Amino acid sequence: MIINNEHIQDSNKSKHKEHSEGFDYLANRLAQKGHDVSKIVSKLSEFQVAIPSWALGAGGTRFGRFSFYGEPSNLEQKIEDVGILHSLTQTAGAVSLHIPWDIPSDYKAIKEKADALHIKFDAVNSNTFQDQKDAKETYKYGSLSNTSKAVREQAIQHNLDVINIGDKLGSKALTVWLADGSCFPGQNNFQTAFQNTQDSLIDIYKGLPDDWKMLVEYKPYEPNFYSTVIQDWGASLMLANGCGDKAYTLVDLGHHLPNSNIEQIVAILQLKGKLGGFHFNDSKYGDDDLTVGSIKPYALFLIFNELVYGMQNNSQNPDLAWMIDASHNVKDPLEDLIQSLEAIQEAYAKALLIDQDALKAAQANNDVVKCQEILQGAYRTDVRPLLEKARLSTGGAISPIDSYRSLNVRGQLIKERGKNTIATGL
Ligand code: PSV
Ligand code: MN
Repeated sequence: MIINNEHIQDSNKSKHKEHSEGFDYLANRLAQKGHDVSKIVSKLSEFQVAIPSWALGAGGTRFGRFSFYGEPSNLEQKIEDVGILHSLTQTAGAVSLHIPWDIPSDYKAIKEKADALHIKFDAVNSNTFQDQKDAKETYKYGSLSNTSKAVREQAIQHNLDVINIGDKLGSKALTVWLADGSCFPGQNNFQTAFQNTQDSLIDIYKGLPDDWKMLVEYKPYEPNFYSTVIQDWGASLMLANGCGDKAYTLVDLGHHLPNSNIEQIVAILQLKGKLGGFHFNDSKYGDDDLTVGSIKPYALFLIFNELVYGMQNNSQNPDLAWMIDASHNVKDPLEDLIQSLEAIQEAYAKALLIDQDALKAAQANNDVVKCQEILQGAYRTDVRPLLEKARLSTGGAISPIDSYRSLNVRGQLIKERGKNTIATGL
């Protein structure tokens, strides 16, 4: 299903009046406070987040999976789904592929399809956490860190293949997330595993095109439950530094132990020019992969405060690869992604309202109360009319969820694809 401009205009009709009233009121209030509202709106329109191909179908847990029907079962259909999200929200202008789940059979056709829907190819993800059919070596005991040279070589070659596939599509980054680690004390030699990983990453790095980045993702536990080789941002940063200037740390919000101060991690990485990518999701306990902003919206806002500060002050840090990394068990995946995109934009808009000069002055005076007032003043502002305006000005829906439902998108997808469909991926 392709959503065209006419569909969106139709679904917007009943909402214009309420939107205009809300926007005019907010814009006036913000202008009185000295904000440049049209600049904020255009920043929101520019902000694009990649959709991971594996989030377009229902996820599941190790206890089971419940389908949503009409799921995309090939790469063409996945790109169509991202096109639907982008038409409605105007903020999902990229897709992040996972290899081997998404190897194109016809590169030209895939590129044409993505172009027509204004979708770019963002970072490509390698997969050495599962054994592939007919693979010679097994990753049961790790991949890039494995004690066996043959296994490490297979995993290195896979990453080089992924770069090659991404290159043909126009991607500019490789994301490496390793499941490598151990389940029991004594199973691994920590130093050997880390050194093997470093050496393997250097071999992959050598195959990186000049204008590419390598993004090294960390995670404290799961699927291994005693140790993970790249457990935290420190390990990731050491490995990235060991590879070179084109290697960066990637922060996934769900990959932290409870109560970690993620905003501080983000700030320091930007200061060092080493924050390369960012995966959005939300969680209550671990890597829960829940809808962005559904559990800890204030934490997300505080992270965006640091990201905005970094984007404005840290020219040593490159533009980030933004991606949603979520999984959906009880919601329609596309509705879940729309909610995530909206939560990201909301946190970004609120962070843009923070008066950075006033905050700096209050910090210099150690006026702790004032600092909190400034942050929470921005956080408490209902910025949704700004998001509506940003979408409207680029041809999107005033309310993407309402439009998605009134256009009966899921119903159409089921009609086209049937009920018995399973999206490849996690
Ligand atoms: C595993 O936790 C994970 O969510 C990583 O973040 C990767 O980005 C993703 O799966 C797919 O490989
Ligand atoms: Mn991730």
